[in-house]
This record gives sequence, structure tokens and C-alpha cells, in this order.
Amino acid sequence: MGFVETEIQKFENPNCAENNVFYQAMEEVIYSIAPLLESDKKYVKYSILERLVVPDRTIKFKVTWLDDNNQIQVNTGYRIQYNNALGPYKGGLRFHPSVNEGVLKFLGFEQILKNALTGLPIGGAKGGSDFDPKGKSDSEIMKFCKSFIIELHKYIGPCIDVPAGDIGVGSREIGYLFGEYKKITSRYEGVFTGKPFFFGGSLMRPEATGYGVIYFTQSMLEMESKDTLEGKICTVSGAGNVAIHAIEKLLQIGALPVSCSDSGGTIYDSRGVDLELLKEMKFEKRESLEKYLQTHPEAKYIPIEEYPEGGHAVWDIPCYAAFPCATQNELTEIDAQNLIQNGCVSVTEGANMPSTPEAIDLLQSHKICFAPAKAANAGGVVVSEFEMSQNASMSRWSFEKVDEKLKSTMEMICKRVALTAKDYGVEGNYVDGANIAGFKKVADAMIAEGI
Ligand code: NDP
Ligand code: 2IT
Repeated sequence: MGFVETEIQKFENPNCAENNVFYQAMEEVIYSIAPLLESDKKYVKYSILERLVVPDRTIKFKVTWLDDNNQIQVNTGYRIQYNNALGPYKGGLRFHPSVNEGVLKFLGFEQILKNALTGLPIGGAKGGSDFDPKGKSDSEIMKFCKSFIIELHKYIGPCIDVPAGDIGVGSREIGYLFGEYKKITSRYEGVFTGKPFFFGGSLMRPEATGYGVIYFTQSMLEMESKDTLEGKICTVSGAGNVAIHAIEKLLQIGALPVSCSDSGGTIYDSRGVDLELLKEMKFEKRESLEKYLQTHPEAKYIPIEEYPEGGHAVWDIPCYAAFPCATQNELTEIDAQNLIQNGCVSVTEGANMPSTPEAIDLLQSHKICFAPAKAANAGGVVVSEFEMSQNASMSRWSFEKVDEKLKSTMEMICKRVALTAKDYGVEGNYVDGANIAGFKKVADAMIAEGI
């Protein structure tokens, strides 16, 4: 048995299916960092991997709330405080029926390395609930958020753990969470990021992840001597915060984003996605994408069940660059095959772990530029840290200042990842570069801090 297999075996528990996504994330990292662990024995000596894969603590709690029919509802809430070697625990909250401990462990583990790559003083965490916000009234969302924070407030604080948004959690939810935190603690402090601007949020936090994804891709294409995105057809999946702002930035730089998708299906609009309509449908009315056809009957809508199982319609559209921005494992080997056949040149992960390991292997073996999530979607947490800085110093930065700092940080991450890959003999492999660079940073801090 080789070194990597031995390491992986230490952590696997085949009896726990919930943990599959966590093992997927962990295995990728172990494969990537094997050359580092073999060349520098201090990481094995200090048992860094064993210490990194186990969260510092997992907080699990009951959330009871009253729906609009006066029925009591019960959900489960979680916060996984994974590692704070580099700074306070930091990471989003996800509200989605698929949330369980395994999903949050994968997201929290990825967040440690992502946050390390930014070079900013932030540790890694993730949290959320199996609560489904879909179809809930505003008052139900508020009641759920308030009940959630009544329990979670005990464990968070500006120097302890600073939650933010993720799937199902945007500025509306952060507003309700913050409002209740303030009531319980009487403290007006930067304990959440992604707050609405008028009470302490940073300008550009809503746009940050999507814009950062495009800044990263521009930088990667330049480093790999490929054509720019200008004038190129791009495909985007998802129709939430990340996808919509990636589409917005693509339009601003003169690219042609032709798709978006939600949990019901995919829109293909060959003349370019109607951004204003999309924002209205998703941010204001929270409607299904099917309704896009009412305004643009010439566009195509492909319901999820009409596409052959194992693949996704959005990756069957010919494009120069693809941007999976919805959820984990939404780009499979079949999808990768379609992208390659259609001449795709680059894939950038906007969502967390949207590509399966088989898809990544196939794309990389065909020399497609592949930007992994923990590097490419770090823009969100980068501007979250800018929000923490602004809150701590009671200052407000201009949109231009945040945008400029975001762009330069994404370029810095891209260069760091590419150079690390080169240093470890895997030039062009941004997955290995990101894993090694992120791991090294947090591991060196853990060694310096002792056990
Ligand atoms: P949103 O809730 O704003 O949007 C999520 C989008 O993905 C929606 O269009 C949703 O469809 C779709 N979606 C969610 N789950 C599924 C599913 N199982 N199948 C198909 N479609 C699905 O979330 P975000 O845009 O914030 O997050 C998207 C991804 O980006 C996630 O992986 C998240 O972890 C990651 N991310 C987010 C950051 C942020 O700052 N928000 C930062 C870094 C990464 P529907 O509308 O039908 O629910
Ligand atoms: O996955 C992520 O990086 C996020 N959801 C954002 C985390 C944050 O703290 O802004």
C-alpha cells in the first residue's frame, strides 16, 4: 500500500454514507499534498493531517419555530468550528434540506485551506441547518433565523467565530440573525459578515464571490497563455448569489454568458442571459427559472428530468469557459466529456466542490485550465474579511477600493497557486497548487502554536 492510501485509510469510515462528500474533499487534499509530506517530514512528525481533518468542535442544536399556521416546526442547526490556527473561525451558513454533518464537514475542511490561501487572518468553519427556505414567508424566515441564533449566539463573536452566507442565506437572513444577536447580547459588533450595507455591511460583499471567480479566471488564462474571455461564449450554472454576479462580471468585460440553472432546470439563451430579469426573478420574486420564457420565448428551458441521468444540460452547451456556480458534484465525468468534445478551454469552480474527482481528472488530462473552488471562489470570504476590518475600525471603504483590493487579492492567489504547483513539479495543476499552498500555510501556524 502506498503512502497516500495509508494516509487515507486512517480516516475512512465506510459505514457512514453521510461523510462521502467529506472523504471526497479530504482524499483530494491528501493526494495533492503527498509530495510535500514526503519531502518535508515535519508535517508527519507533528501529525498535522490527523489534527487538521478533525474539527476543533462540532456544535449541534435543535431549532424550534412557529410556522404561519401556528404549527411548531423542528430543525437541526450546526456550527463546525474547524480550525483557528490563522484567525477566528470564519465561514458561511447554509440553509438547505440536504444539510447534514458530513456536508458541513466537507465545506468546513475546504474553508480552512481556502481562507489560508487568501493570506488573511481567518480560520475555517461552516454551519447551517436542514431548514428549507423555499416557499417560506418572510415572517417564517425571520422566526427560524431568530430561533437559530438563540442557540448559536453562545459560540460566536468577532474574535471567536464570524459566520456569513452560503446557499439559502443572503443579506436578508444575515440581517435577522444579527438583529436577534444584538438583542440577546446588547452588543453591536462585527459578528457576521454579509450584512446589508446600511447597518455595517461592506460594499461589494454581494458581488464579491462571482466577481472574484471571473478575476481569477482572467488571471489564470493569462498565466496559461490562453485567449481572454472577451467576446467568448461562457456557460454558468446556478442562479443564486455566485452565479448571478459571475454573469454580471462576464457581461461587464464583454463575454457572452448564455446559461444559468436552478434546481428545476437550465436556461439556454444564445443571445446572452438577461441579467436584469434574472436578478428580479431570483433576488426579488424568488421564482423558478421556467418563468424566464414568459419574457424570452426564444430561449430554451431544459427541465432537470428531461436530461439523461448522470449529466447536466448546462455542460452540453458549447462554450469557451465554463463556470459551475450551483452546488457540489454538479459537473460529472459525462459533463466533462461533453465540455471537452465541445472545445471548452477552461473550467472555474464558483460553487464549492462542484466537480466530481473523475471529472477533474478527465479535464486535467485533456489540458483544460481547471481552477479549483478553494482558490477561485475565495473572493467572498476575502471581502468578508474586509468587512471585519471595516467594522473593527468603524470605517467604510468605497466600492472602488474594495473592488481593487479584491482583484489584486484574486491575482495574488492565482499566482501563489501556480507557482506552488511549479515548485512541486506539477506545473499547471491548480488543484495541487492550491492544496499544497493552503495546507503549508495553516500547518506551519499549527506547528508554531504547539499542541
Ligand atoms: P444561493 O442560495 O444564492 O444559490 C444557489 C443556487 O444553486 C440556486 O440557483 C439554487 O437553485 C441552485 N442549487 C442549489 N442546490 C442545488 C441542487 N441540489 N441542484 C441544483 N441546483 C441547486 O447560493 P450561493 O450562490 O451563495 O452559493 C452557490 C455555491 O457557491 C455553493 O456551493 C456555495 O457553497 C458556494 N459559495 C458561495 C459563496 C457566497 O459568498 N455566497 C462564497 C463561496 C462559495 P434554486 O434557486 O432552485 O434553489
Ligand atoms: O464558501 C464560502 O467561502 C462562503 N460561503 C463565504 C464565507 C464567508 O465567511 O464569507
